[in-house]
Amino acid sequence: MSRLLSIFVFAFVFATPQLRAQTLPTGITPVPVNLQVQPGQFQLTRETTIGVANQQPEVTAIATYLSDKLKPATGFALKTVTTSGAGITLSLKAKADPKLGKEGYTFTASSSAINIEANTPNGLFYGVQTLLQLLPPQIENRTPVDMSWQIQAVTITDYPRFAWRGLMLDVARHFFTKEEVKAYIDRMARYKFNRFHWHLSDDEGWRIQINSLPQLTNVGAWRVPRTGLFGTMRPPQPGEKATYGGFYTQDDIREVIAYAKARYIEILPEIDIPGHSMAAVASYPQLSVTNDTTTRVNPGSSFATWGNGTFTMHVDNTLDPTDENTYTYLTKVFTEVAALFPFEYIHVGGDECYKGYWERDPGVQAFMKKNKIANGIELQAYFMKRVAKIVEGRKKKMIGWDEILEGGIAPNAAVMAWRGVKGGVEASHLKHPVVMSPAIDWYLDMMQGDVSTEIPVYGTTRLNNVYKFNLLPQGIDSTYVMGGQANLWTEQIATIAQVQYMTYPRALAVSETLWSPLRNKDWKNFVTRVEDQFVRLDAAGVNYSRNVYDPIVKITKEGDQYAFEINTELDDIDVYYTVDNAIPNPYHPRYTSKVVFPSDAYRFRAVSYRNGKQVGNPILIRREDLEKRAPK
Ligand code: TNX
Repeated sequence: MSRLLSIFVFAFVFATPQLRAQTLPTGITPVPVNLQVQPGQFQLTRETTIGVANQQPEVTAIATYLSDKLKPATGFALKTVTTSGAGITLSLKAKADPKLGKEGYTFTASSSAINIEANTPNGLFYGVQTLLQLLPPQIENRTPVDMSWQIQAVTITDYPRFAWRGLMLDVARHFFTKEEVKAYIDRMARYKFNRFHWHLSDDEGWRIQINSLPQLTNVGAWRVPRTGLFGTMRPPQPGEKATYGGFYTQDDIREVIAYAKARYIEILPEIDIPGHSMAAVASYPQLSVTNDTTTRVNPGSSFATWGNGTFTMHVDNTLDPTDENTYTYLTKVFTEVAALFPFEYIHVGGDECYKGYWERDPGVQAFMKKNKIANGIELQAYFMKRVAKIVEGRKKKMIGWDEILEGGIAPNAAVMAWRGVKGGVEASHLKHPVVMSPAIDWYLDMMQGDVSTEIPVYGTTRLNNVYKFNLLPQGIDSTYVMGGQANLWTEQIATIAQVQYMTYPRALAVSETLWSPLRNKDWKNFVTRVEDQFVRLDAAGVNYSRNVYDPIVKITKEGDQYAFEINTELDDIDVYYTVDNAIPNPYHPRYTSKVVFPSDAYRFRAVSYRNGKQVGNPILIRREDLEKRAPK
């Protein structure tokens, strides 16, 4: 694809005397199935009209959406017309084109007109996103820019590879307002995502109003305020007020759903049970086997000891699976959730449920004996199957994290694979629908660069790792893979600025993997388009990470001597370094091969340059970091 594209660009540039045309963008992200550059440009003016050939309300709404998106930067208030001969025409195909499916579109721009056609409004909406990306990056400006608005003549045929293209946002560990969530969803639409997974409950907060259970938000939505490193902060002090948090009223939720719907994004709500339920237990202590009335919503203090893939909880954050009152409670919750959210799936969590409190409780032991349940894993499977009945009784399908496979999965449940891809492979063979979202490859809470530049967490997933991830590993039955999503957990993320930083540019790699045909994927070409998106994100006022430019430092140790090996994600980067405490720049050594750290050296520093300009983040490694970072 990229080679084809460059041939066309090449042919075009030499066929026209107009230099300006060379600078018009044609790099769409995610990269379309087929894009051909044609001679000529379309000129957008204040007189351009948007024609809706079919007068369906959805199509008219998309025309209005487009006009609204064009207005801030151009200052134009483009009119929607129903007559033929408009500048930009949106039309549903009279006869469905099977190749385009439910979400594809065709797009043609010539010097006189732009035509977007699709089988469905969804397809037209994606054609409109393509149109926005074909305009110069200044189109993302929030105030008028005085310039000429041209679009390169092109013909595009485009449709997605996967039906499920999602991002997950955890609003439980930190709370993000309804307006922030809407802005996040709006940006997702730019990159043709169609699923927003809303993680609404966890140990650190309960975020959705449930009318029949007011304590969930009176108590569960609030915790004591803390700023610091999650997992290390002071627990609630006696008498301390829980002032940090918030929740969405049911009206807020309906508003966000409608907003997402207008962007062709379905919202998957998650209520995480039976573990991860400390906020619910703080609200209603009788939900747990321990009935511990001192349980508080966790503010980021330590509550577990993590071992080799296992963990021990010091606080009981699980629901009692043996108590009928638990199921009465869950019926209330899921009845209201199902009534609010139109999407066919409800996510019920199921992950990281500590079984120690269950296993030590005599009542639970008696229940297990009576029901021939051998262990905690089987007890959770019993619980999840009962939850499936509640969810299905509300005419919804259940989806859960891959732990729901353990001890036997509920008959119709879908699986979200997160502990690598193996849960996805297994579920596909059991003929259960799968969404891929493996932690190591796709988690957006992972660091994007060197630990010295990032909020420290347990792993690193750079842009190229995200881009490389193969959604269909060997041995999977791909007919059951609905698609994938990247999850942003927010233990360490307190602000929407940092949410944006962790999401972009990695979400672009996710979107391209989910939308574009494999044969069109090309890392180098992708990076040029990421850089185009950086300009757009700047104009839009969206924060993003520049870690893709950074030196990748590997520490080695031979005998007592430490050394540094440096790589980069991009080819055209020069790395300058120092071992003498100076700030590195092109007056200092340029990295060419392994650097030995002199035995008295205090600090190693490295920084990237491209075309003589500093790019990315400076890396700093102190002597005291070495032992921790060198391979053992
Ligand atoms: C595991 S992924 C979790 C989350 C954490 C995340 C941090 C999953 C189903 N559970 O509760 O936030 O790791 O990366």
